[in-house]
Amino acid sequence: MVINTNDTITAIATPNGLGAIAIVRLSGNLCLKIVSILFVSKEKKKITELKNNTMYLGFIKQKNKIIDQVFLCFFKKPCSYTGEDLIEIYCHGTLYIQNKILKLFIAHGARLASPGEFALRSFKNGKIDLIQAEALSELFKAENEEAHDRAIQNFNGKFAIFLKEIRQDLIYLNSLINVSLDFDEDNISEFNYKKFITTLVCLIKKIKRTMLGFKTNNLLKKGYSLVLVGRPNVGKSTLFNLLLKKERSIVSNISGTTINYIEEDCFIKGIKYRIVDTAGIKETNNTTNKLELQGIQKTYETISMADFILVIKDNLEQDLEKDFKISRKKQIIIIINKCDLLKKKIISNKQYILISAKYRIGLEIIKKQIKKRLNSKYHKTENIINNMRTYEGLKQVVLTLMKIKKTRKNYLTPEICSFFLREANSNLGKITKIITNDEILKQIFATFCLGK
Ligand SMILES: Nc1nc2c(ncn2[C@@H]2O[C@H](COP(=O)(O)OP(=O)(O)O)[C@@H](O)[C@H]2O)c(=O)[nH]1
Ligand SMILES: [Mg+2]
Repeated sequence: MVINTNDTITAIATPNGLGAIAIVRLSGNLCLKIVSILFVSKEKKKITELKNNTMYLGFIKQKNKIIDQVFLCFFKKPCSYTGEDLIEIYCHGTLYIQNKILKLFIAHGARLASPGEFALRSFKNGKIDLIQAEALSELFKAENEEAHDRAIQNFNGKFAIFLKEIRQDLIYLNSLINVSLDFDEDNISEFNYKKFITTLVCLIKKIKRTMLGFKTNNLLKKGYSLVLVGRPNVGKSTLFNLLLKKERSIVSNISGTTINYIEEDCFIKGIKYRIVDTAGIKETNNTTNKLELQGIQKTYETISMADFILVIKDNLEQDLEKDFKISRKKQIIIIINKCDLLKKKIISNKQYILISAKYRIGLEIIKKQIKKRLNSKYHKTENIINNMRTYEGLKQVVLTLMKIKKTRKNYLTPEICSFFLREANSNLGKITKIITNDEILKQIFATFCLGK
């Protein structure tokens, strides 16, 4: 499928619905011709007199009938978002007016744009690179501050700076072997193998560190799983509701009330979690109730998938971690609930947090502890890879560099190094621009909104 970028496209750039103002966009060669028929400026300016980056008050007219009083903004090519002549009409935001203007543009030769087609033209005309395009797509999806910050950083070129550094490192590696290429064969030992390999290993580590950030990014988007486990009646559902700030799970003193697990998204200190309330696991698993058994099986499954586990007890004695077969590698926070019933006075310490879910005591300590564990478990830096395509691109670079690293010293000639360094450089290039396959491009830009 070929992407046509020669015609003139139009779309409503503001959300579908009634608003104070709506924006209708028009981009391509026919822009000026179309508005010369439909727009009359208040100052009776000719369309050929329109200046770049300037707004004009006027009317959209169909023959002599006024459709709306609007502002027209003209962005002359190549100084526009799409790199083509681009016109934005700021009209009154009724559905009738927005659609009428759109229909008039189409009737006079424009085509309705597909989602992301303006951004696609921007990319094709070299106004933004693919990383920026993808960052834009992430920006639209960003639901919280973390996701927003990463997307905006990439749109403003943070990842581009990283790629530039990698390219410079490759050039430096190349310079190390080029010294030896200048020598004749007898002097091949001049190739400083040790320095070359040390630099190469550093570079591989640097890229891998950044790739690790991709996994963190994915978790941040979808939410870390935080599972509440414990014996029946210890107050799991009460704490679950408290964390969610709503009565989502049934609280009761009847053992076995929560049969299946319940999960909900929630933000704790700005980070997204998927909190799971599970069926309590009894001391002796002698229940024959099929539903209860299934519920307990599901609890074990959620434990194995969890990023964080809150083990809830209502006394100090129970040793549940072993009982519930929780791997030591998991992030476990032990909580002693119902502190309001305790006769002896004890306080929270490194081993456990004392709370009363019913009386809302100790919730802030739990939240702080979760945040602390999160920071220690998942490093927060280098979270600049937003998508699988970039991740795979960097993986190819690493795989190519690994080919050099794995080649035995005796066989590693400067020519071989040079060959693989060129390959790595080409892998790197593919990440930012050299994508010729229209299908891939369409996939990337199709995630955008209409009018973007
Ligand atoms: N005194 C006291 N009772 C609590 C506390 N938290 C929960 N409960 C009670 O313990 C019972 C079981 O609570 P629930 O949340 O359903 O426990 P789950 O089976 O672990 O989900 C209910 O009657 C709750 O009101 C608490 O902090 N103090
Ligand atoms: Mg429950």
